[in-house]
Amino acid sequence: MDTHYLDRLYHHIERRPDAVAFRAFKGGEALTFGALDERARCYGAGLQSLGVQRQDRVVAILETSLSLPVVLLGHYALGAVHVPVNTRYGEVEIAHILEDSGAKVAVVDTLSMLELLRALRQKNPAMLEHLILLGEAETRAELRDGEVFFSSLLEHAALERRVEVEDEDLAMFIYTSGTTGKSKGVALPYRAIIAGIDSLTTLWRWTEEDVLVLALPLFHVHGLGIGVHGTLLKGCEAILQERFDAGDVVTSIEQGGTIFMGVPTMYTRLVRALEEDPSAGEVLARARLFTSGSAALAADLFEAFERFTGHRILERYGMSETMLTVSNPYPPEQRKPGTIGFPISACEVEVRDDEMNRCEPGVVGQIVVRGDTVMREYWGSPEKTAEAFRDGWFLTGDAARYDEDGYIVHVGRRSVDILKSGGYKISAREIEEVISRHPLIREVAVVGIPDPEWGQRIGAAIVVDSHEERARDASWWAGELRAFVEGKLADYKRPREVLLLDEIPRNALGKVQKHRIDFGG
Ligand code: MLC
Ligand code: AMP
Repeated sequence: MDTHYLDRLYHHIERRPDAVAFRAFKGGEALTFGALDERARCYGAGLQSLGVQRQDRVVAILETSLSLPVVLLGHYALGAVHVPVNTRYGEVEIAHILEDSGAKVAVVDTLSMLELLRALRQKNPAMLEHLILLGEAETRAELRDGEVFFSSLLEHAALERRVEVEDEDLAMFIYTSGTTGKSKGVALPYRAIIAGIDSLTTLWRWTEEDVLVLALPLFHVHGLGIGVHGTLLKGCEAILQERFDAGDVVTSIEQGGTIFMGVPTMYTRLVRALEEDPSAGEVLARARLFTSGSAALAADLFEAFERFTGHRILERYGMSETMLTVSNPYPPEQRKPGTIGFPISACEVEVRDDEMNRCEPGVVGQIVVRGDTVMREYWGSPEKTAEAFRDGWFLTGDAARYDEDGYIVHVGRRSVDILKSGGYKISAREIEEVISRHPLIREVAVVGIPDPEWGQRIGAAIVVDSHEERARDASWWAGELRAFVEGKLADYKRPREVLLLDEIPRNALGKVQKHRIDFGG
């Protein structure tokens, strides 16, 4: 093995310790590359004292703050696996991830998540050996058995050197929804993350001069993968915004931000803000680069944004399992709306038919990926891993075609059971499994309803048991389902519309035909 991928991540830490790496939008507090590394090594030493070793999994359920990159690099310093978890998840999702990852330790920063983890540990005392309390969880809660404050771990003497790791060692698990009810842990080695993000940010010409405006959540490959790792690899500064707000993005760009990355829902909101105040377009025009991904960017949204700001949004495509693999070219005039562009240099990407032949232009096939950016495995699931590959290619499940100029056009998901709303991936099966536990619901089918702001809205078609319950209307059931899934699943998975049916449409073999379920828009 000729490279140590992880060393690339420490290039700026070692050479430019006094440069700012991350800055909090609120309050303006800054963390230099040097201070970040120092704190991460202290935290790593603290974790070591708790018994965490190389390749042990540590679950991180963290809102955006300057502590988040410290936690990530602390895990890397120890060779432990960072398992980021969506902070909006509820009991069902969290319990599965804790169990499946076999994590010994979790770090948590809100009181509500702390309460949830405590309740889960009470039910199953074998779950997690230690809980680390950070942020609000640290300032507002009292320690119980098996719990420790983050700040006390930072008091340890810093690890003198990082624990040695191999390129194939696992850096992160990202839990992702599949066509079955339970999420799968995408096991990503250092090789995949660093090869993928380095190549992408080089293509996008990120440099030490750049200031990234980072308002994406930091637990997926978009915000955490590109945003945090790109900042470290290219030595730029990232302004961390706790949540996306169009006005805050404009403010950060006014203060010198040069790059913004968003999901299409964020661009819808930015365009709405520009319609209200077109003068903000002059501010946004000062930035260098706007990128979009995680869901399809509509061509009219691309055009509206260009009209207000002069910027042609650079759309790219990716997936937790493969990192980012396809991107429009950097030169603005070569960015083509409605396409995701060309394969990046770190991997091979093709559109292939079911016989694995490369598709001719215009013919719809599946995106397949091979090379350094691809995950090692689905954690603990050799069968699912084997099913996901064919002839050495990872099968993405995304339908696409080449256009006449060779640009790849994303057409949609091959499975109707995988949904995207606001850029979050959602398993219809997972929601169905939870709703079907409702005592009055006989059958349920969850579908994605096309939506101009969210990409898809969640709809639930239900068949209810008694005549009395059926008499209640769909809006009553929408409220009932909202209450029923609350706390169990992330809020964005809640059905927004409910349809009462006599039966769920099925074909002669009994298979549910979701395309026949019509929410009327
Ligand atoms: C929230 N609302 C929704 C909804 N989510 N309505 C319909 N569908 C949904 N999915 C409602 C809320 O209930 C609320 O209404 C109102 O909309 C505002 O909700 P919110 O929760 O305040 O929205 P907000 O927090 O602003 O979230 C929008 C967002 C967020 C776009 C900022 O969704 C987001 O951060 N998305 C990014 C996801 C991401 O990072 N994906 C990357 C995955 S990696 P009410 O009535 O309840 O008040 C990947 C690979 C790759 O995909 O290629 O990048
Ligand atoms: P995730 O599993 O959360 O990483 O989401 C990956 C999925 O997001 C891909 O399989 C695609 O379906 C979708 N996706 C990512 N980028 C794009 C894009 N530019 N256009 C359309 N879909 C996208």
